[in-house]
Amino acid sequence: MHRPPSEEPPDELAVTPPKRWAAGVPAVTHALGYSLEETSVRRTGVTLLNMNQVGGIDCPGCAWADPSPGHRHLNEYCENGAKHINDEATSRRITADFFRRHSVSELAGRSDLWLNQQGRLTEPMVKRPGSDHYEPINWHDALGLLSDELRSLDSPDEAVFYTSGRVSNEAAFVLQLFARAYGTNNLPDCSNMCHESSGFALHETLGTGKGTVSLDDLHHADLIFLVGQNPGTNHPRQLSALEQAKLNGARVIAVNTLPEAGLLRFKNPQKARGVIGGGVRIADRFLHIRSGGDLALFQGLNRLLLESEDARPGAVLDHDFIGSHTSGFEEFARHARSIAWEDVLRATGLARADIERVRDDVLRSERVVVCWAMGVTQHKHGVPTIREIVNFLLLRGNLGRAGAGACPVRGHSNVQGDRTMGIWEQMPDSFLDALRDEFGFDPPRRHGLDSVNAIRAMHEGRIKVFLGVAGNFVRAAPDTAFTEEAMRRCRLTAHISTKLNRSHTVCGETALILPTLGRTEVDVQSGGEQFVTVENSMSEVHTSRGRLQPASRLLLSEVAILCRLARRTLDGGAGIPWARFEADYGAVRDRIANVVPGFHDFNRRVTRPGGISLPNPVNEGVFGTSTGRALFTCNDWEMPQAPEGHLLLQTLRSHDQWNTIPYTNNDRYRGIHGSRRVVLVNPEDLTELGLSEGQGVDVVSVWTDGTERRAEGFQVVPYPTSRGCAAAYYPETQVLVPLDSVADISNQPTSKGLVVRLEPGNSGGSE
Ligand SMILES: Nc1nc2c(c(=O)[nH]1)N[C@H]1C(S)=C(S)[C@@H](COP(=O)(O)OP(=O)(O)OC[C@H]3O[C@@H](n4cnc5c(=O)[nH]c(N)nc54)[C@H](O)[C@@H]3O)O[C@H]1N2
Ligand SMILES: Nc1nc2c(c(=O)[nH]1)N[C@H]1C(S)=C(S)[C@@H](COP(=O)(O)OP(=O)(O)OC[C@H]3O[C@@H](n4cnc5c(=O)[nH]c(N)nc54)[C@H](O)[C@@H]3O)O[C@H]1N2
Ligand code: SF4
Ligand SMILES: [Mo]
Repeated sequence: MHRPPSEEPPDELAVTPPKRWAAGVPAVTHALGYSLEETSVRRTGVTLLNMNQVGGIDCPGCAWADPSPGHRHLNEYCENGAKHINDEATSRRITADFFRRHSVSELAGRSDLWLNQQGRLTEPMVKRPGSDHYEPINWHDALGLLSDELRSLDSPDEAVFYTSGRVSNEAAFVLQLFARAYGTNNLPDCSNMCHESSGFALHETLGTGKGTVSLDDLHHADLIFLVGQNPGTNHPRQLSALEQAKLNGARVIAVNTLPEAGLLRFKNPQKARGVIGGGVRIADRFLHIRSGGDLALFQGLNRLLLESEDARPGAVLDHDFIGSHTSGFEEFARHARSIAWEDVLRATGLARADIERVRDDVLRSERVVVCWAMGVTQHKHGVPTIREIVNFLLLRGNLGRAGAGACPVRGHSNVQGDRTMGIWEQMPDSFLDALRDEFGFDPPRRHGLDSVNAIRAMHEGRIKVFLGVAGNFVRAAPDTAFTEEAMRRCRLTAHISTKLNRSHTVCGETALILPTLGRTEVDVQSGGEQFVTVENSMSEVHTSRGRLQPASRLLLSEVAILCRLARRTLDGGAGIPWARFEADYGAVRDRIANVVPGFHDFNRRVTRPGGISLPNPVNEGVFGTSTGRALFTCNDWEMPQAPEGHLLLQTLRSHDQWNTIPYTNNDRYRGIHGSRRVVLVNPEDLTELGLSEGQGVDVVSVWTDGTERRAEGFQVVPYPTSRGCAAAYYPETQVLVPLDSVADISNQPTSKGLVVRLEPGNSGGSE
């Protein structure tokens, strides 16, 4: 139970009607207002003007791609990108004095918002066993403490190394190299909780875990699906790409449980049309689907396409493509024809005519792209849903050609790159062989722990040391009480971080805060000024070069911290030139070039304007599956059901937060102001449940083993969600997600589709 301390202002909820459009002038003024509050005017100007420019700072927000170099605006960023960059560039500082004034247990009771607002971490700190305060420690001793602990473990598998997707390619490569030279594949990452379902489904069916489209494909598609994503908030510049596609004649179909503002209309702040006009309509069709109904939708659609082919043989399916590039079609077709319409309609909450109209759109289209995000991946049946989306694309050959394909829209700015660099607990042997050949040691082959399994192992006492490189593991992970206990059972927890968060306050017997440079900051090593590289959602790799003076002279870069740790921990550094890597990140890139496919001549190619486009085998007609062909699959599903008196809850982001970190208590587009402890419910469901607007409720989740979890003190907000489906913000609702509630196959926590009931209670409570 965490009650906000009295100095934190109480929540005061005000609700206004949801917005019908996104990202016009108010969006821009809003971001600047936020910047000026957080940082000095000069720091804001320097960061924003360099953001997403060739040779500048890569936006630390989402992984959306930049336009090609000749097509960038002076202000090539969105409102939320400006917030994210300024959250890092803040002029507020946390010093040793702060930790003298605030004990660890006091900080553990503070809100996520308050912790983040305290500013940048400036010096290494340690919490010693039995103490309730962090105290300063020098870098030498801090890394010595960590390496001594690592060296004392009975097995390297008693340590885990967590990564969040803001980490650069260079730091990620160094981290996984260190972990494997040390002897473990325990490399859980935020991707385990994000697009893991996409990775598994795409690997199995297409032989690649990545999306297949470029920005150019999106611009030239004639039909685009946006499934389970909220681009106006989470990938705002995707709206510019959609605007471009619409001007080129594309139609857009949005599939969502909520009528999100960014799906409806876009006023482009970079164009006069956006400033003075009504903007561009984004979705031509909005499918107000029930939570978890997407698999049924695509299966129904696939069945309709097969039936259209029966009526007009040869006119609907791409037989050449199916015959030469796929396998499993016959079985898939038999299965798809056998599904029952009443099941599809119940699961989706749509009318058959709605799905038939989508079929007609599809039949009129030559080039189709399907985009998706957390509304798809974070469900129990996320993997089969994505497989069914692949079936849909395969039927009309919408893969491997211009203007068409699969577009999993990634979250963190370098989450895709981290995976490319080997941050995965299950890297294939081909990667491990390449590491062995390059560095002369045999990496462990046994798969490591993902995020969910790491928590279990920590809870069981099998993990002694946790090192987090960026992120906020305690808040990103499900089942707050269980996860916090798991962290507390570690002997040592350490975090390489830019800002204070809950994971620093819920810690092991000994805890370390290792403060690091952010992406906005100049990074000078003995080999001179350094840059790093990142890979966006469309497999383009480019540089990011910081411009600001570091928040403190005591900060070390992530690469420097990891290289020093490796030198201290591994006997003779395992023969790996860590000091050289620290001095010159180009030396790391030379090794990446030798190990990771597609990175040849990395140092030279990456500094060219626009960087490197990694090869995508699917677009060369090559499918790296076991059969060498794309795979049609048969996907059975259980309909997500909420028993009488219950709802299906999704946990989602507001417009004013970065993942586990709220910036304010507002969610402007949805019309929620002053409080995040709200649950959005369809007005008809409210009537049925006998609840009224503004009523105080506890949200109680019900798990299959009979256990219940409770988040106290929420207020009910009537909202046009689909029937039976509620929404509330993450991470406050993290407490409701059982650790065992994971997606089939991918083991990704189910942050959407939780069965809950609302119990009248008090408002203004806590977890
Ligand atoms: N400003 C900002 N930007 C971000 C982030 C942030 O926190 N703040 N986070 C970044 C990260 S790491 C990620 S992964 C992405 C996340 O980007 P999103 O996936 O857009 O994130 P969510 O807020 O989880 O929103 C899920 C969307 O899916 C819809 N949805 C929920 N359930 C269903 C369903 O069953 N079916 C369908 N069709 N729709 C459903 C919800 O209504 C919502 O619109 O954003 C990235 N960008
Ligand atoms: N219930 C629920 N749970 C979810 C989700 C959900 O929708 N619902 N979404 C999931 C998803 S998609 C994701 S990606 C995860 C996110 O999980 P994480 O990636 O672990 O969480 P973030 O909130 O992005 O981490 C923020 C922290 O990162 C640190 N940081 C920021 N920039 C830097 C940097 O440059 N270097 C270093 N070293 N540290 C930095 C700061 O200290 C900051 O406090 O959460 C997942 N959990
Ligand atoms: S769309 Fe994403 S990457 Fe682009 S400026 Fe906005 S937050 Fe940054
Ligand atoms: Mo994510």
